[in-house]
Amino acid sequence: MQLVEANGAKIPSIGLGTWELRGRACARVVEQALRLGYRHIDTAQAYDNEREVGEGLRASGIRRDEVFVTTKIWTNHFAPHDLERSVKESLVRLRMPAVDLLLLHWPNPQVPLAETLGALAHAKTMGLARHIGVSNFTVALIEEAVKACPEPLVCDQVEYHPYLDQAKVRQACVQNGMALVAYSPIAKGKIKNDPILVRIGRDRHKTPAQICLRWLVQQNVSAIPRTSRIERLSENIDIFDFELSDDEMDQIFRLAHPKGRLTDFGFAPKWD
Ligand code: 1BO
Repeated sequence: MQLVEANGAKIPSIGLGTWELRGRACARVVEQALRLGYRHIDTAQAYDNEREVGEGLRASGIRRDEVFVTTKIWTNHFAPHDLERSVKESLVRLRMPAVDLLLLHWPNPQVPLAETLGALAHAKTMGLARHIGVSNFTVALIEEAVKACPEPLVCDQVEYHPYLDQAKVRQACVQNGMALVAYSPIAKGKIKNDPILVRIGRDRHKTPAQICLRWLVQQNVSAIPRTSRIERLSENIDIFDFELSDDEMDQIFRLAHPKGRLTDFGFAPKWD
C-alpha cells in the first residue's frame, strides 16, 4: 500500500471510511477490509461506531500496530477539559490505548480555535494520539490552525472527488506539509455512470470508481471510500497496477462544477 507522508505521519493512501456504517455490519466490513489488505480505518465519535471499528480490528487478527486508525472529536467537545475526556471515552470504545490520528471533526466558532488546538496537542503529548489534524477546514482556518497549534497538524480531511474543486485546500495542505484526506472520494456513487470515467475505465480495464480513486492517489491524496458491500472492498484497493496519463488526469480535473459539493450543513464554514 502506498503511503502519504505528512509532517511525520505515514498515512496509507487508501483507507476504509465508516461514516454511516453501524453495528455488526460495520464490524464485519472492518474485519473483512483488514483481511483484504486495508491498513487504514477512519471513524469518528459522531459516527457512533467506534466500538464496532475496534471489534472488527480485533476480529481480523491483524496486529493493532499494523493499522492506521483515525477518529474525530465532535464539535460539542471542543472546550479543553471536555476534549480530553471525550478522547479518553473514544479510546475506551475502541479498546485502544491510542489512535494514530485524532482530528477536530468540523470547525466550531463557539470555542476559540487556539484553546481547542492546545487541548488537541496536549492529547498528543499525553500519548492518546500519535498524530493530530483537522477536518472540514477551509484555507483560512488551516492557516489559523497551523499558526496556533503547538504541535504539527498532519492533515485536513475534506470532501474531495472529481465533481468538487479542492485546488485551494490542496495547495494550503501542500504548503503546510499536511496531507489532504478525501472523504466521499467517489461522490457517494454519483460518478459511476460518468461518461469520461467510464471511457477511461474501459481503456484501462478498471471501473469508474477505480479511476476516481487512482486520480486522487496520483495527487498524493489519501482517500477513504466507504462501502457496506464486501465485494467493493477489493475493487477499491485494486488501483495500484496502472497509472493515469497527464491528459487523463486533466480530463478528470475538468469534471468539477460549482454544485459538486455533497456534504453541507448549517454549521459548515464558508467554503473556499
Ligand atoms: C458529519 C460527518 C461528515 C463526514 O465526516
